[in-house]
Amino acid sequence: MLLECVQPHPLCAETGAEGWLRYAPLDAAQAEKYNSLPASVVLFGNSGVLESAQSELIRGVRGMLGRTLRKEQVLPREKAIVLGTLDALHDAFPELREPPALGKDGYWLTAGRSHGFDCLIITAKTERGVLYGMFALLSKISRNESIVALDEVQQPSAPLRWVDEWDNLDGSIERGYAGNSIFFEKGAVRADLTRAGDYARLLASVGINGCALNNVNADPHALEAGFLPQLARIADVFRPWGVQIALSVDVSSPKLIGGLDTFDPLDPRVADWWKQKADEIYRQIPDFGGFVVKADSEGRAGPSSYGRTPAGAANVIARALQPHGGYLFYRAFVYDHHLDWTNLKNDRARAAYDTFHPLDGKFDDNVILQIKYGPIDFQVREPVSPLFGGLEKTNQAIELQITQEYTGQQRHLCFLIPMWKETLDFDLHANGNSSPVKDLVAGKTFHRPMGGFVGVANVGLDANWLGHPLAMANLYGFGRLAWNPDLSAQAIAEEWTRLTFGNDPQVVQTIDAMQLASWRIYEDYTGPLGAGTLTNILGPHYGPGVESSERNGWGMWHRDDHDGIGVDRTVATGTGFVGQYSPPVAKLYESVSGTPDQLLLFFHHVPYTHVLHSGKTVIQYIYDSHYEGAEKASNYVLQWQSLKGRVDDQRYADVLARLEYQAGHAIVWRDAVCNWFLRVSGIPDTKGRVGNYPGRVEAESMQLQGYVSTDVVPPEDASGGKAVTCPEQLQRCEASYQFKGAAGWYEIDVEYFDLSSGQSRFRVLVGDQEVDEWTADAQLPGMKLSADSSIRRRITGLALRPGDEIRIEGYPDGGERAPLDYVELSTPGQR
Ligand code: GCV
Repeated sequence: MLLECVQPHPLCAETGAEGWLRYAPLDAAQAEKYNSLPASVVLFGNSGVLESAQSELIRGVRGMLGRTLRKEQVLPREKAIVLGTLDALHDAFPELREPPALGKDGYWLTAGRSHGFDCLIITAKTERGVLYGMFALLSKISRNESIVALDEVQQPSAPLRWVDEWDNLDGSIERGYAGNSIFFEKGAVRADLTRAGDYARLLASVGINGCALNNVNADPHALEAGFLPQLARIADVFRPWGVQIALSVDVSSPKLIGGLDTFDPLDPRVADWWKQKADEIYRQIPDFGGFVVKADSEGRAGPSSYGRTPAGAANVIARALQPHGGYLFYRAFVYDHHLDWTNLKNDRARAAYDTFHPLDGKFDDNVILQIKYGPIDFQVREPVSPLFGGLEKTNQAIELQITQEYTGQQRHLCFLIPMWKETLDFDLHANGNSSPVKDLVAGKTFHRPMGGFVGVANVGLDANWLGHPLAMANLYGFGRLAWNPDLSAQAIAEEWTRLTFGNDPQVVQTIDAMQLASWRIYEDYTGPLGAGTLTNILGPHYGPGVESSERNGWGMWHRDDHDGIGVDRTVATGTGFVGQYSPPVAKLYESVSGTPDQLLLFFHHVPYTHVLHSGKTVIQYIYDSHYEGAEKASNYVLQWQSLKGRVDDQRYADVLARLEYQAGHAIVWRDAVCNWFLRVSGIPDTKGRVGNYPGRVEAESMQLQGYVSTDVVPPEDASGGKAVTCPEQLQRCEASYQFKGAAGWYEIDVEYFDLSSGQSRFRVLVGDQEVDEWTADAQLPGMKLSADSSIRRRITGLALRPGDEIRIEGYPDGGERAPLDYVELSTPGQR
């Protein structure tokens, strides 16, 4: 039974809507630490941001400690918590001296005395800093840290810490996996912006200070006069949390909606149009953050139409924003998606550096080049983009992807912080010295006035924001890294788990261990050794699709053939991409021996028999990593089950269902990739696993009534390359076979396809006894039989005897013809 509770508690159902701001009651022993917390709070100032700080503090303390802080207008004759900027506190606490390390947006938690009483002071140079300091204090209490004798100054690493949302005005979200937009529906801003306000609160709690609301594939209508008052409503709910809103814009807007016959950035009428538009926006949203631009990329219009450079396009818009203090984020994700794949010198990875490095110094000071972390596109493993090191006189920001487009779409667990840490810590030696990416993007290396972090978040209306309850760690971690990239992945995981699930050591250790291992595990059963993407890039970017990234213009190649795999990007014999790095880094990647195994296939084309640093051949590594990764993914289920009763039932069940699905889908990945490379290379797995599946019975080899054998394209997306489907005219089909093994207890996995075009029903019978039945109603991408839609049902605890008939009945629905792939039998504990 789920308890209905007013506040979070281990036994209460939780939706995840509170994210990491649950303020769950501490148990008596934990709460004791805060017995001496003052009973009053005094706010110096009265802005929306400061009022948020005060009310949030009261809310948090009430939730965690069960006490309601008294709001006082003036300093009381007792201990108090004091909130205010340094300027505002000056008269009451003249002894407070601004700490040298404190800058804009930073905060200071310290102690002071008033009327002879101790005060806990939360102060900053800015009101936003006070808000951040208040969240930091609540976080400490929530994680049960001591707050005695606090004297702590925290300063964010970079001034710009933004999220981008790829929300469309119709309410859909490009690469969003958790429901529709919290901002838009049916071409307008939603009437109810409660979730938008809640989101701004979550963002503020980790120091995020800007949010671009709409898809970078921008709909120009967002700029129309009638739309701006609607956007102003979103700004109104964001403002109390110190988060500026921004918009993605199409550079051809002057022509599309502005009535001009051109969008040439050098045409004075175009410059004037942008100026008028910016002025109009700022009249309604005075704290508007600025624009994001995607141009000359993936079919978007751009300055190349007029022979102009990205600098020309960026500056004309930036100049319109400049008088108002706005920023123009120009995305460096500019490439040709019609590359000639037969030309081995062509290389999409080169595009960003080739385009933008020559323009270094040509961008205005309020332009920020927004650069994806790797040179391709958010893959599970890429080297760091060399462009970070190629800009000395241009502001830059790193773009990270919180929404897991290529990393499991929030159906798979994949904690991305360890990957981002590797990127941020990577030393590009850009200045001939040490220049880690985190310093370059913060503007520290080349003393740039601006810079920072952008995370593509794509939260949706699902109660828990990102779909998978454990995926919120990526949003949290993004904010924490943008604030302090020196934090370790372990520290971030631990913070998030404590805030999200409480301080039970077993819960913390288990979830942290799962999170911290998850990126490598995902990489292992999907695309190891930097082999570009093996994901279905011509479909939903989800399941395996090895062929989809070859022989087309998208340029996400891995160049596998009978003899070898990998893209030669060396200067000596390849595409020359390696030459975009500074000499010490280029030297490393230019040689096979200097390149780390994890990136080998990104930089080099090698035979399958090439021996890695690890001592394995490439082909055997591909096989082994897929088997090991899939096995580790299935272990998540056991790890999570050890927490039953220690986390609330609702989130427990939600996570368990996703992990069970992931365990099955990891096998789909394993088999598809391993069989592909077995076929292409002709080299068998030394351990004999690939292509041999004891206990597996293909549906097409069963006795079929009604069902017909159907080819699956590409063949590696189904076991044996085939499935069975129930033809249009039938309402019921059957597949059966006789069990021939030894009598005993068994588990059966039924692998089937769940398409979005219907909800088939399945029944499984042993003899005449039904042992399971279900409806195929999972929300999976894909309209056709493919690895994207492949899913399994596990039936446990079956007593089977030789000669038993195992029968699966399929009842199709709509376009989904009850498709079946195989069944696989195993004894408990065998897998
Ligand atoms: C918004 C990838 C995604 C696109 C996305 C693009 C981008 O190609 O698949 O959906 O477009 O990146 O970052 O602009």
